[in-house]
This record gives sequence, structure tokens and C-alpha cells, in this order.
Amino acid sequence: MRRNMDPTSPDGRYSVVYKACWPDGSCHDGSFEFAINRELAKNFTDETKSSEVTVKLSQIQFQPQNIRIKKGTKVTWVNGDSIEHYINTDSHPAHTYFLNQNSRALQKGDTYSVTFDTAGIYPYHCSAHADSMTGNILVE
Ligand SMILES: [Cu+2]
Repeated sequence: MRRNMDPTSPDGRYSVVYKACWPDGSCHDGSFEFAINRELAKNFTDETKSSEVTVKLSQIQFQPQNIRIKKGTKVTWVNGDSIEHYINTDSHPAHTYFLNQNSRALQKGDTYSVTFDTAGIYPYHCSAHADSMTGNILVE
């Protein structure tokens, strides 16, 4: 289920109410809420002038943790730690949000790259440290 939204929609809370019908003919009601808050983007590291960006995996963190990029930017993660890390799209443990953004186990010095061609927000984490090692990529 996917629906585009007017990119000029104002900040605020939104409620979505839907009826989903399956191939077997059964239908189910559902709902969820989400918020738009453009202020949050101001805390993201601005990499919109770069066509290639490096994110370091260091001290069990993504550095920088939250970045803004332009469409078509290649992001490369480099593991600088002596322990294994992963790049995994949210949510944990299904990792289904953006399938391109799922790496193998990265040893020290290993890299993983993804080019982001579609605008949106891409939350991700390391599945070995899913509680604390998280990041976001905002593609404009
Ligand atoms: Cu990790």
C-alpha cells in the first residue's frame, strides 16, 4: 500500500484510515498516525552539496548519525571499529523498508555503498547493535 503525499503539506499530525482488501475477498479496517515536523531536518548534517558521502562506523555509532543528501548521492559506510557491524534498513529485525540498504557483516575496513535515487527518509540501524546504533538519511 503506497500513496504519494503533496510535498507542500503543512507540519502537523496526520491520521490515515484505510480498508485493506485481500485476494481472498476479505477486507479489514486499519488506521495509523504520523507527524510532519520539518524542524527536525535542521539537526541533520547537510551533505546536499556532495555527490558522494562517507559515514564512519566508529565507537558503535554512525558518524554523522543523520544526514541530508540530494537525490542520486552515493553513501558509503566504512567500518572503523574492530567489531562487526551491519547496515540494515528499518525496522528491526525484518529489515524490509528499503531492501538495497542491507549489508553483509562488515569487518574493520570493510565498506558498503548505496546510491539513493528516490526522495524520502531512510531510517536504518546496525542489527548487531539495534538499540543504540541508528541513523537516518533524508534524501531531497
Ligand atoms: Cu554495530
